[in-house]
Amino acid sequence: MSTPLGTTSPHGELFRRDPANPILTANDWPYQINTVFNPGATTSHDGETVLLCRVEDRRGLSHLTVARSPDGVHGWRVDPKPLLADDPADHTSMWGVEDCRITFVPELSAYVISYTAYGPSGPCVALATTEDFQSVEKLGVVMPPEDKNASLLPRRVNGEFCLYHRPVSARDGRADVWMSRSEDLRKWSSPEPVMAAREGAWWDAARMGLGPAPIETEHGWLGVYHGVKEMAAGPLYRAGLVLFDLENPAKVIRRSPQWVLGPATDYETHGDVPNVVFPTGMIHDEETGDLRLYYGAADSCIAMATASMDEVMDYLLQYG
Ligand code: BMA
Repeated sequence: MSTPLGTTSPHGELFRRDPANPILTANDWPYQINTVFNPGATTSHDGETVLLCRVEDRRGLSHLTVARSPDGVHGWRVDPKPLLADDPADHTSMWGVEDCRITFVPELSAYVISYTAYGPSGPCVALATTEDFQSVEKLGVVMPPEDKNASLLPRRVNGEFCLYHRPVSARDGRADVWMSRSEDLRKWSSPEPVMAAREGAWWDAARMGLGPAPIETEHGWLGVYHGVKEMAAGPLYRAGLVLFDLENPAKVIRRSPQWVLGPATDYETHGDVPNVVFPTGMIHDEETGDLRLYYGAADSCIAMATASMDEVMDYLLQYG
């Protein structure tokens, strides 16, 4: 049942937190770190869940390390060293790499990792590919600073790859979602606007960014995004839903008025950055019909919430 609160019952939530949350913390790491959060997520060829986790070390710099689990919740095996790390010799990533999204691209038989490279000029968007999460091929920086929150669709649309990203306007600081297109993942078209932060009191008025790579459905590309509201106590990060047109993914056809997941539990409201739910990974389990949403909580740990794909689509299709 859908209600004006966007829930399946008057008090139920569309996304249900896993009882094992937080599913990964610094205590699970095989080496000394500060925090682990904002993971990209995908399924490996042998059916395991792979998270590429943002790990902040005890210098304050971030790198990306692989964690694998048979069921996406328990039994994590964390690699002993990063897959992608800061590069002191590279101006664009000398302060680390952050917040990746993962897209499996069947045409390439490879996973594309879109991530934030951080250096003195600001955050910028970089791409890399991998076939096995053991080695990567870097494609380099594709969007200059300041730009982040990049997420790639898994197939070409009208002959081109489509990359969502979030530049920040030098004029007025606006932080909205744009799209660039490419035939080869290296040369990109000039960006076109996709969706803007709302205004005034809205939950997503301050800034926003697309989360995991959108999933193709018969009704459109299903995406999850983070929206930020500036509160007296600091920024408040929540997650909402969006549906993009199948043939023109730069066009929004549905957008949830409400957030569908916001900080509520202790691990979301307390940590290095309190009151942050930051979704970066999403897996559609076609056997159960569930979506598993992986997110960073309070910039300190990784959590997961599950929703029924049917309920999510019923909810979203109500809104024009
Ligand atoms: C954003 C990003 C995220 C982070 C969030 C909350 O700007 O840097 O990595 O989770 O802020 O601190």
